[in-house]
Amino acid sequence: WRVPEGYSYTVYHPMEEIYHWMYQIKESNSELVTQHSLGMTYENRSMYYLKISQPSNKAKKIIWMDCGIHAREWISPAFCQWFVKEILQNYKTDPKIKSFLQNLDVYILPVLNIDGYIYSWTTERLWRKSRSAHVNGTCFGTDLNRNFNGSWGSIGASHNCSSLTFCGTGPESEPETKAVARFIEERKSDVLCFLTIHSYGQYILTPYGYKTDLASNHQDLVEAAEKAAVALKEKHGTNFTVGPTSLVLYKNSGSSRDWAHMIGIPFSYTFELRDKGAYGFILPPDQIQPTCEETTTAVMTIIEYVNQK
Ligand code: ING
Ligand code: ZN
Repeated sequence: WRVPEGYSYTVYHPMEEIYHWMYQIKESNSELVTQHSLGMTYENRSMYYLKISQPSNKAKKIIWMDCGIHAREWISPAFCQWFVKEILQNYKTDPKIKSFLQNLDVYILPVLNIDGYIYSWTTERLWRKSRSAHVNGTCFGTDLNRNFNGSWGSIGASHNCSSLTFCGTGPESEPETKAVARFIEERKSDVLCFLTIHSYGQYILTPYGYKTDLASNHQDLVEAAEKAAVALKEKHGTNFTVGPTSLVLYKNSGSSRDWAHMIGIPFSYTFELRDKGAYGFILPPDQIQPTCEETTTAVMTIIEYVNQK
């Protein structure tokens, strides 16, 4: 394996560097990694994802992971990059990674909300939403995690475009949402696990957010997440809370996690990484490494669980 010379995984990177990182990762690991575009953002940028796949003639299931759906949650894209690095670094020697790559392909979208991420670097550090213009250009941005077609616009979302949780003008009104939804829908019978990475709060959240009813496979969902939380804590002692969003936090609609489960993807989770509010979205760079280490352990635990199911 080779990673881009001198690329640091313990600092936050602006979007151009992440684009460059993706290019270099796939160039130097072509036996395992390919890069593809999912579509274009509102401001016309390519939404690239990496496919990690070991050549084989066996039909494989899919693990999906997106980061950076919310612009200001910088630890999330940092984690997606770390996770790719970990797989590339270890897949030849780590028997667990070796074995799941025989059954599973891993698709990673390091930054879903690219326009928003760039805006959080250039203009407003705490920007959350996308950058689409509304009401004659008087207000900007849709909360992409309220824009999916799962009980869209019903609860815990706003129809006012100046709100932080503006759900858009309709389900999948935003190109970023539509790109992810089309991609997953086309492959939905093969997608075993849908992971979407946020910060902050230290939670592993299961469906549903829009209602308090339990998911049909609630027990399995929670069992996998509890195992992940135990493994996570063993790393640096960090406590994570597990459970349905609507019960452990509050209700919200139009999230990608609910939508994914509603279209039939059995294992669907939202991760809320460190911390619990001391630094919040502005997590200091010296916490990137421990946060990514513990989250890698948690995600690997979930992947192993779903692989054995
Ligand atoms: N949290 C997610 C959000 O979209 C969530 C997930 C939903 C948490 C509802 C709690 C309740 O709001 C963040 N941090 O973005
Ligand atoms: Zn978020």
